[in-house]
Amino acid sequence: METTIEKAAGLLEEASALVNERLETLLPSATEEPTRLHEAIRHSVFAGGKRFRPALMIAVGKAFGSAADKLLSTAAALEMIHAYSLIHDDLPAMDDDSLRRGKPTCHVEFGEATAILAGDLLQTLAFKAIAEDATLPDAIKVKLISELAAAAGSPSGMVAGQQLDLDAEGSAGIIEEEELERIHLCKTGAMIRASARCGAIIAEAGDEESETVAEFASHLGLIFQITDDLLDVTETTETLGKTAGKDAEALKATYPSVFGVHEARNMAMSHYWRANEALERLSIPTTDLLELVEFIMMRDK
Ligand code: GRG
Repeated sequence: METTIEKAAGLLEEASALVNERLETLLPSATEEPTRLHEAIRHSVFAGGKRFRPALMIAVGKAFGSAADKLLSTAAALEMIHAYSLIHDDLPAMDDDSLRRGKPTCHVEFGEATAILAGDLLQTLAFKAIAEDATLPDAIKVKLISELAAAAGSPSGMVAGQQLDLDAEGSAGIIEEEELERIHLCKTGAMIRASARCGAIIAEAGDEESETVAEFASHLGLIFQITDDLLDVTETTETLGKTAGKDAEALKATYPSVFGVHEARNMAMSHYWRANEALERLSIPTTDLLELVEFIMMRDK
């Protein structure tokens, strides 16, 4: 019998196939000028990411009754914003990493200036993908664009979280749980929450159910970050496909550095139960969402 983790892996694979096909049509071809820029975005977008955010968005959208084809351009847009954030996060001025998904990072392969432009381009292409989606009414597209802009930006989105994280560097051991949670709800959580909300927006879910699914996704976002921090401590560079042990080196305020590995695991477990409790309040089928949260709890990369 298939385990929950195998079922979740199946969901991710299915979402990857659909979203990769859509990305292929939405991204400029690598032979189109300026070829170096287009090669750079494709290098990063097709480097083998898990496609977790698109998979979550598709699972939520389908659970609320949306047809799959209405979900795909927005799912691709989420992955473009995610890929841009990783390209910029790997830059020398940020995390300064040379390895991502087992491959050289964008700036190592194409140079720093092109990597900055590749991130910028992915961001504009993401909003264009939603604006030009012929399967969605304009009112839904405006809601999606607004949701994504808030989640990727500031004061409560990813860019804000990245700045707060930079400001907290060197504070391992002295930061409060509330502040750490605030950083990660912005940096990692906002895009995960937006993935769930975009699925609900496209399916035109009611306000209360949308809010509950967003609450579920906020816990999922924190589990995602806590497990990411734990993997940085417990796994090797080879398994992760990115440099392990970097957080400790930079004296970053992470869950294990502030609370220890054991307590960080307990915190992930507490968010797991709260995510489950939110799912129990929903009237939609939640099997796929349960499988995704278990996958994130158990992941090794
Ligand atoms: C530079 C604007 C800007 C933002 C950067 C997301 C982010 C903000 C930085 C990434 C740093 C990091 C490792 C955060 C932990 C959580 C995270 C986003 C991990 C990578 O996401 P996965 O595991 O990656 O979904 P794949 O490779 O599967 O796509």
